[in-house]
Amino acid sequence: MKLDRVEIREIRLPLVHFFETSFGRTTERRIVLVRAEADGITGWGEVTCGEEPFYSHETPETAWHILRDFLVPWTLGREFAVAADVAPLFQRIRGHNMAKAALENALWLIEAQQKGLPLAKCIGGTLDEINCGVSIGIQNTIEALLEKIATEVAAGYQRIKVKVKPGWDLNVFERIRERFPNIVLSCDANSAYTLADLDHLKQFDQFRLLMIEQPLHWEDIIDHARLQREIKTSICLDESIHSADDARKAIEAGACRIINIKLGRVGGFTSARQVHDVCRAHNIPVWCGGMLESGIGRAHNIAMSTLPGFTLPGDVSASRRYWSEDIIDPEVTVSPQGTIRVPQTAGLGFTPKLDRIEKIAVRKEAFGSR
Ligand code: OSB
Ligand code: MG
Repeated sequence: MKLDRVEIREIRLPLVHFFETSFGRTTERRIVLVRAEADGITGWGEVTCGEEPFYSHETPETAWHILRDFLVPWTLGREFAVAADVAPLFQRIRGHNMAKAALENALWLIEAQQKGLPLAKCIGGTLDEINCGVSIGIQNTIEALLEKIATEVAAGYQRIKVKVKPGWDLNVFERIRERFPNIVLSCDANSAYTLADLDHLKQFDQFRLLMIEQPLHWEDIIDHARLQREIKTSICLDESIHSADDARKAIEAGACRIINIKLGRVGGFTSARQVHDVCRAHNIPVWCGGMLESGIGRAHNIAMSTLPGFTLPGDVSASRRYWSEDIIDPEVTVSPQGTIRVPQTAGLGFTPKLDRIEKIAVRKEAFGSR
């Protein structure tokens, strides 16, 4: 494929309900989209960073800069046999994985269409249905959280994950287990604790949690290994894992028993497959994390979740939980059994709504020929 043209746009998408984590509350997403053209075929990618550098160092502004000044100039006008060939080129840039993933994943979509394959098949996926959970943010009251859980359980979701932080944890689990003794329940701390909280974290064990996600520092592996030796609940790493090498080290150190893979955080499909393979070789189950993606990133997540090691329900859920109107047609829907059927048509299996995207775009830059 010869990359002839790249367009980057930033869109604004208000969430139907605010999303709050231990690092802050989001009400409206700013999403950078990449549209790439090669040999007359179009592929889309999404930068999955947050608005502020709180989950990771990346923001829409840094992604725009890295794409415009490095990734696009390095690839435009060049011929690549397959999408994975850009990954070694991009490795020269340290970090900025979400910017890299947006362009690389757009090229994977072009490759899938050239091969006449659904994106999931193109990346080596084997499942034709994926299992879905939900991630529920911190609410204004525990009652409001319990109502949200009731709604999602009734909708069929297979696993409920709640965001926690000091002051919104044991008290919340107690009320959840009182009302929903048997649901599959996880929690995500987004680095809200330290080893000084060890005795407190030990008390999480009584609530039969499937896992606790990233309790400690966002770059840490060593302290998580220490914590995992001290608690019964399985630790799942999110923020600390950016590559297959990170995954290998975390597993060798005993820092976690589960890993969450986010396409953006690890830098795109090529790296995601490598993380998946390392975990599979060590019998570490993986699942697909979410970053409040628009339909484009969501469709990529569906494809990734079809790799055989994705044995736990992910955070990939229905479009309507986030948006009054998504930017793809059809929107992502979830069955009453809490599953998403994987598209079987070539490419993404969802059509980006260019008119709507143009309407909500606040800036756009194009590179290369028309
Ligand atoms: O840690 O998984 C996380 C959203 C923003 C930043 C970090 C995280 C999340 C989620 C949302 O949990 C998952 C979703 O997209 O629904
Ligand atoms: Mg997380």
